[in-house]
Amino acid sequence: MKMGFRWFGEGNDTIKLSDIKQIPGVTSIVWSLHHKLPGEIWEEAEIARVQKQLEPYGFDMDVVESVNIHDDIKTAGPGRDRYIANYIQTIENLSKFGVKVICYNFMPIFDWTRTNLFFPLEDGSTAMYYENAIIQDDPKQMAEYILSKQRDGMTFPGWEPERMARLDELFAAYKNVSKEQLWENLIYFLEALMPVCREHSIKMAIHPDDPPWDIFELPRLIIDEAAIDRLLTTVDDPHNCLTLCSGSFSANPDNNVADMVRKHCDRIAFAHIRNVRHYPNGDFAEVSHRDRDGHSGILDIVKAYHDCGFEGYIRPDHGRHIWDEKCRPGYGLYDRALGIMYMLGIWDMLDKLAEKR
Ligand code: DNO
Repeated sequence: MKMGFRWFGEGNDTIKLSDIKQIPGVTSIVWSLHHKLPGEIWEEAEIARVQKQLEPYGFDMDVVESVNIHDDIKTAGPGRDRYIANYIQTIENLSKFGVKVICYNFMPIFDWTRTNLFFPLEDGSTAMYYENAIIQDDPKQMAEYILSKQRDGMTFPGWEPERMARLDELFAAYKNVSKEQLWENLIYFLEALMPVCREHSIKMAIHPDDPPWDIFELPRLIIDEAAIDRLLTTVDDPHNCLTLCSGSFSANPDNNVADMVRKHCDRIAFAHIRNVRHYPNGDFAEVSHRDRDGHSGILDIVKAYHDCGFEGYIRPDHGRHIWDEKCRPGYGLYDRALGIMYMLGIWDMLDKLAEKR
C-alpha cells in the first residue's frame, strides 16, 4: 500500500507541501491540473511544473485525480472522437512523467453531490451532508449553493463554473441518454484508451458515482457490485481499474465495501477511505475515519486491503473541518492527517500480527 494525499496545487490550496511532508507515511501527492477544462490537452510544460514543485519533497506524482471527461464523450456528442484523441494525447504526455494511475469519473453533469458542506456535528466540527429531500428539487439551486461556497478561488473539481453556467444546455444534452447508452459510451471510451494504457502501463481507475443512485433523473452507472462486475468483465483488461471509494459506495447501506475489496483487489488501483453515517430517512453525513463514528465499516475495509496484499495507492478522503481550519470543504489538513494516522495504525498492527504468525 502506498499512502497518498490529495493536493490542489500551488496557489490553489491552503495546505503546503511542507505541511504534508510532516504527516507520517505519505509518499504520493495525488494531483491534477485544476485549471484545465474537460477536453483540453495537458501540455508537458504544465505537468513539468508540478513535477518541479514535488521534487524537493521526494513525493511521487504517480496518481492523477482527475483528468475530467468532456460531456461529448459521455453523451456521444459531435466532438466525441476529437475529445478522446485529446485524452489519449494527455495520457501520452502524463506517461513521460511516470504517472501510473488516472482517477476519473463518468458521472453525468455533477461530480460528488452534497446539500450542506458545513453540517454541524455534535463535537463542534462540521462536515459534508446529503439530504435527499433537497435533491428532489431544482438542480440549479443546488449548483448555486455549491458554487457560492467556492471562496477565495478555491474551486471544486467537477463543479467548473463554466460548465455550471450551461446547466440547461447540459441537461438538454443528457435528456436522451439512457442508462444503457451511457454504459455504451463509457465502454467506447475505455476501449479506445486501452491500447495507449497498455503501452505506457497506465491504469484508468473509475471513481464510483457519489451518491450511488440517480439524481435529478440523470442516470448513474457505478453504483454497486453488479455495476463493478459489468465494467470489469466488459473491458477485461488489467488497465481498466477502480478507484474504490468507500464513502461513495457505502452511502447506500446495501453496498458492502469490504466484500468489494476482497473480490476485486487486483483491479483496485486506488483506494479512497471515507466514513459515512446513515440516518433512518436515507440522509447521510461524512464523519471521522474512526470505524465506530460511522457505518462504512472502515476496520473491515482496511483489513480487507491488508489481507489481499494491496499494493495500490490509498488516500484519506473527505475529512471534517476541525480546529477552525479555513480550507476547501472536505479537504482540510487536520482531519485528513488524523485519518491517515488511523489507517496506518490499523495497517501497522496488522503487519505486526502477521509477522508473528
Ligand atoms: C470527491 C472526489 C471526487 C473524485 C472525482 C474523480 O471528493 O473523490 O470528486 O475526485 O469524482 O473524477
